[in-house]
Formats: sequence, C-alpha cells, structure tokens
Amino acid sequence: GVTCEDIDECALPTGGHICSYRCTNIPGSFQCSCPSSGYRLAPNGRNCQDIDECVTGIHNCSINETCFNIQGSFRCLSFECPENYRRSADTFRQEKTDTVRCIKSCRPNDEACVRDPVHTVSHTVISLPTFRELTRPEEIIFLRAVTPLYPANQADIIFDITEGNLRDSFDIIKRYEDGMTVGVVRQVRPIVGPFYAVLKLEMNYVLGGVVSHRNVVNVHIFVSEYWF
Ligand SMILES: [Ca+2]
Repeated sequence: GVTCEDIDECALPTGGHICSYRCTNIPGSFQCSCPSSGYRLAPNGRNCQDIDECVTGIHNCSINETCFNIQGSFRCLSFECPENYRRSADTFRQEKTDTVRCIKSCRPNDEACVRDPVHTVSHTVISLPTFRELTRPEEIIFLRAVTPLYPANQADIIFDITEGNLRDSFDIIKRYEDGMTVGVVRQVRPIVGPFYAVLKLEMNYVLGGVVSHRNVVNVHIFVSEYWF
C-alpha cells in the first residue's frame, strides 16, 4: 500500500503568510482562524475582515452617541460643539459620516468671537492597523483647503500638528493637487496597538503674515493590535 503523509501547511516556510492571523494544520489541509471577536474569516478562507458593528447594528451606542467603526471593534462617541459653535447641518444629514463639524456662530455684537480666527472645529475618527515597520511614510489623512478664499498669490495656507503627536509618530506636509492645497498627515514611525491618540491639526489661512482663518481638526486615531 501507499501511505500518504500530511503536509503541515502552517509550518511551511510560507506558513506565516498562509493565514493573516492563526493557522491550524488539519489532515490533508489547513484551517485559518481570526481573533475571537470583531473579525470574520474572509471568503478566501485566509484573511480576517473587520466586522462593521455600526452597519450591522450590533453596536450598543445610545441615541446621543455616534457609532464609529474601527478595526476589530467599534466606539460610541459623542462630540459636543464648543461655545459659539453650532453643529454643521451636513453632520446630521449623512448619518454614516465619520466626521462631526462645528461652525462658528457668534452671538450678535460678540466682537471677541468675530475676531477669533477659528472658523470650524471638527472631530474625525480613523482606524489604522499596526504598522510594525514603515518602509515609507503612510499617508493617513487628507485635509483639503476647499475654497481659495483669497487670490492665491496673497494667501498662504499653513498646516500644523499642535497636540497629541507622541514620539513624533506623525507629520503633516503640504501638497498641491489639481490647483488645490492639500495637507497630508503621514504616519512616519511604527506604532504597535492597541493605541489611541487625539491628534490636533490646524489649517491656517495666512494673509499678510496674519492668520485670518483657522480650521481645527481633532483626529481620533485608533490603532488596532493586528496588522490587518
Ligand atoms: Ca469593527
């Protein structure tokens, strides 16, 4: 007779890459599995896919909270607008948006409010995998300067990260795309999750050396403990 020997696919030199998470050798084959919660096995039987709890409705967020899907989980968050700001209408309309925007709305004759260059304050949530090593910067957020408020030759736009940039893991560069100015936030150092940080960004319209208009964006960054 002929005896067949089982090949342990999981132990092959490529074994670490057969499954994106865990590999179990079974007679004649192998079986991939995913972390016990938050992921499902993809149709290819190898990769792990995040479950979008916000879409599937299995989240437990209250009516006052917004459900944000993240890799491997979800978060129920509620963002209040600061004093003198009102929630932008488009935040209400598109329920699936990952951004909450507050626009300045001064009371009549409130000069200090009018002079304050901060025009909008936003909160946005992003979810990243663990990048154990970065061969090049990973571009994660794009801030588009929507309208050239002033003639391009007079105004400058300056992007800045003002808070939350632990170990200088992120930077922000300016780029021109299709005649538009874009601020690109990049992850430049590896971060091993689970990790959470709030990165505070500023987009400043500078006219004659003075900030005439500032948009503040609070980016809530969730880094999953896995690379997928
Ligand atoms: Ca999820």
